[in-house]
Amino acid sequence: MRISGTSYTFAFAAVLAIASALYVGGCAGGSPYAGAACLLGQCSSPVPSPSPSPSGSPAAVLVGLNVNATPTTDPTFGAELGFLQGTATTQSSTIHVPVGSTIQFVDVEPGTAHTAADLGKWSGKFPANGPNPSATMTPAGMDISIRHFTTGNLGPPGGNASAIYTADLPGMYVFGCAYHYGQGMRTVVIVQ
Ligand SMILES: [Cu+2]
Repeated sequence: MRISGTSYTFAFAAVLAIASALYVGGCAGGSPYAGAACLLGQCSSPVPSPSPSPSGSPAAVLVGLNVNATPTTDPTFGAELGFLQGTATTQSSTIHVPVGSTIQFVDVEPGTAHTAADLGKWSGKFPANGPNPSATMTPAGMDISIRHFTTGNLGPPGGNASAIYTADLPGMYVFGCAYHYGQGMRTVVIVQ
């Protein structure tokens, strides 16, 4: 009797250990109530929080476009040209955008047209081919993370400033100018 009783105790302990492992592995750091849901296969990602209120939103980000700007070599991305962090500089750079910002692209090179167009997420190098110059302009209020984002033509024959867009999805996005990609007009937009 003593032996079988010990076996029963061990078996019960093993069941507890397995249940405990499932709980921890399924939902580490979750609420006490999440464990049961995890065991039922209903463990889900947190629901995204709504956009911050206007009073707490990051400032609008302006990105200047000028193919004659000073080129730069980003330690991570390599040669970049023509995209400026702000409109009061002629220094090309990687573009940093706080999550939740609005962003607007401004052609700061009188007489020369540009576009700012998405070429997908950073894959370790800039793609061989630039943006499609015939791509349809992304409507105002959309997010720059959407696939095939483009400001459309900025500068002649139209206005210099793009519509205002949002930057709500963290990531690294490769941007280029459809007219000057061959000259190296490109950057990486980092939303974080
Ligand atoms: Cu251009």
